[in-house]
Amino acid sequence: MKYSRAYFLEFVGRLREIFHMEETCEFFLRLGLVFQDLFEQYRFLYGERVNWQEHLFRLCCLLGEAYQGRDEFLKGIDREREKNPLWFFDRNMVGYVIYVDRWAKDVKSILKHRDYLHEMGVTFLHLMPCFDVPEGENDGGYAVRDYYTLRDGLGTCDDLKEVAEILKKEGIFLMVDVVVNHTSSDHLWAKKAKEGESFYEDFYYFFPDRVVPDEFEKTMPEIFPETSPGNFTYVPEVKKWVMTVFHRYQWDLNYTNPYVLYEMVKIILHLANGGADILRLDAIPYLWKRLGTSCQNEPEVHRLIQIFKACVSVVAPGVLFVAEAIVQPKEILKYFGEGESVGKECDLTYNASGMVCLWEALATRQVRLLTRTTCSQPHLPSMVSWLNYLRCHDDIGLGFDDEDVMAVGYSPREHRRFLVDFYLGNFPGSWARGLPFMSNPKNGDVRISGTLASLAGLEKALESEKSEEVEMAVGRILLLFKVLFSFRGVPLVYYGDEIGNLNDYRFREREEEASDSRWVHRPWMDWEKAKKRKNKKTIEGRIFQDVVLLIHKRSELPVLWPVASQNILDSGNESVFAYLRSTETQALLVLANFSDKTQLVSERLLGRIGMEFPLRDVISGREVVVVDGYIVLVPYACLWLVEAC
Ligand code: OTU
Repeated sequence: MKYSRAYFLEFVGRLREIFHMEETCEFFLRLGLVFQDLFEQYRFLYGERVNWQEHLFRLCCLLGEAYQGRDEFLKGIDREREKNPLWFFDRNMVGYVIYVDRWAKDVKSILKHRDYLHEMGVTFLHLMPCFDVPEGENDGGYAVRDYYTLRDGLGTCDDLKEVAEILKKEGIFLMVDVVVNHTSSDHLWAKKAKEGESFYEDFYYFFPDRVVPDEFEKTMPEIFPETSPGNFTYVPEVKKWVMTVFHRYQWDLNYTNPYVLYEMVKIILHLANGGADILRLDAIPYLWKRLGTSCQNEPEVHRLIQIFKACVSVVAPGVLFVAEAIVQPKEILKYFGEGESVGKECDLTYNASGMVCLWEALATRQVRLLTRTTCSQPHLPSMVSWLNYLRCHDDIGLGFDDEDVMAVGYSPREHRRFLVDFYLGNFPGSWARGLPFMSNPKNGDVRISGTLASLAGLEKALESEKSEEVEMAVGRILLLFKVLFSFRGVPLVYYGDEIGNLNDYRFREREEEASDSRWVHRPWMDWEKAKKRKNKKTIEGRIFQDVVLLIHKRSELPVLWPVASQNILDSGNESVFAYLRSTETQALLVLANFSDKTQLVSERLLGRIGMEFPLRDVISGREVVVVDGYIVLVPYACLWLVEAC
């Protein structure tokens, strides 16, 4: 069966009978733009099923329903964004991540604290998953029981929609999670599967015995080896094994079944119609499993994302996708779409390699790996962008590219060992206070939990009561923020980091959290502490006010927005990370000293990039100090330099 225009027109005819829409309406125009792609993807993924075209038709019906159900306010926004597809990237966007309950109490109470968001200059808000989950362990919301209901105590989907509309009108967009890879073992589909309904058994990967699971285990890594070793869980109700890559209570969805895809598209469109501007596709690399592989980043995953994207572009073209793909640097890139598919997958992806290299540079006081890793990131087209971040709700996994690590002169194994020791505070001279996450004795892997401030040394410094150490810790925190807000991409701040929140060890006393050290950096927002942000003499005030200043400066300087280009430079000093941001009319040089010693950068660097003295640091407003032909950078200084005249 080959694709033809006549085939499309036949579909349009059938859909018109159901939805009574003109052939020339925007729905069909948009569908026409993506239909051939949808057709090809469906044929590729499901072509072996005799009725695959009926599945495709069902999908199109779903699009029709969702389009008709989308309200006029959101449709108006879609139309504006269609006219300006760069709406998100050609300006200053700053994200902020919260747990609704821990930050505000419930969805409606977000509004009570929105002045705080405006004060910071936040323009989009990531709500950690707020959908219905079972009591007790639920992986911080990532084991969803019902995607159409909010979690107990958070309010209703209508509340969420109302809040989204109010925030949007005030210039704050909403990002929500779509947990695409798995559901809770308490989800209705899982329950029906447990009751033996074969239709729902097909929603997951069930195996009658250990034969196939054992084959899979040979090549699949373990994500949560401490709490959920292996990738399969025995289900006594049906006496079978089900695939559970994450926790035993998170069942992996089976996308070889087109009914699963249909249901997930329905959920995605429901969230889009509920007012979300950005959808974060959780654990996206895991969507397709193949024997003999790690079951990550399989080519079919990209086809599935393209289907999701095509569907959204018909119903809600204003909605963006973020890939949560914390994988090897060269794999991460593919989530933007490759070659002809750029723009047909995710608009943003987490810059996990950039993030982990920043921490690596702080510990080693050297920028070799950071420079190499960020240099090898290609120049992205302007319609996609990195989502840059320092910390998030998850652990830090040392997912470097081994080749890069070796190229800069380290042994990957020993270097990881060093970094883990360093951030767990076990290395002599370490300032950090991290906790181990998911140590895996089989391969020596350990990941790291902890807040930005505790990992950067503030916790230890405050305990030592030595003011020089506190200064150094604050210096590190501000250095990281200065890089975050000047590096090409969209910056994302994790709640509490803006006021220097320390680790909160009380999770150890809560049964459902105790075995997961990530809870150490998922605080209950302390609004009394947050009040100290107004006082520049407090640490909260110093960090918060500088963050605000940086966001403010960034918004005044289009050269720092995502569309402006970036070149990573060799500063000639192994502790100084350097990059040039530029547009046709402006250039801004960033020099970041990752060491606790004063560092010098030769003025010859300026000649190479065509910049001239005098230079002014836009953060402090002061002219840069030059001594004997060298720019002077005090410990942890980060300068944003522009030509002064
Ligand atoms: C994501 O993280 C979420 O961010 C986590 O909070 C969830 O626990 C998890 O999914 C399951 O829903 O392995 O250690 O490549 O690295 O999806 C965190 C992506 C994780 C994975 C990522 C996952």
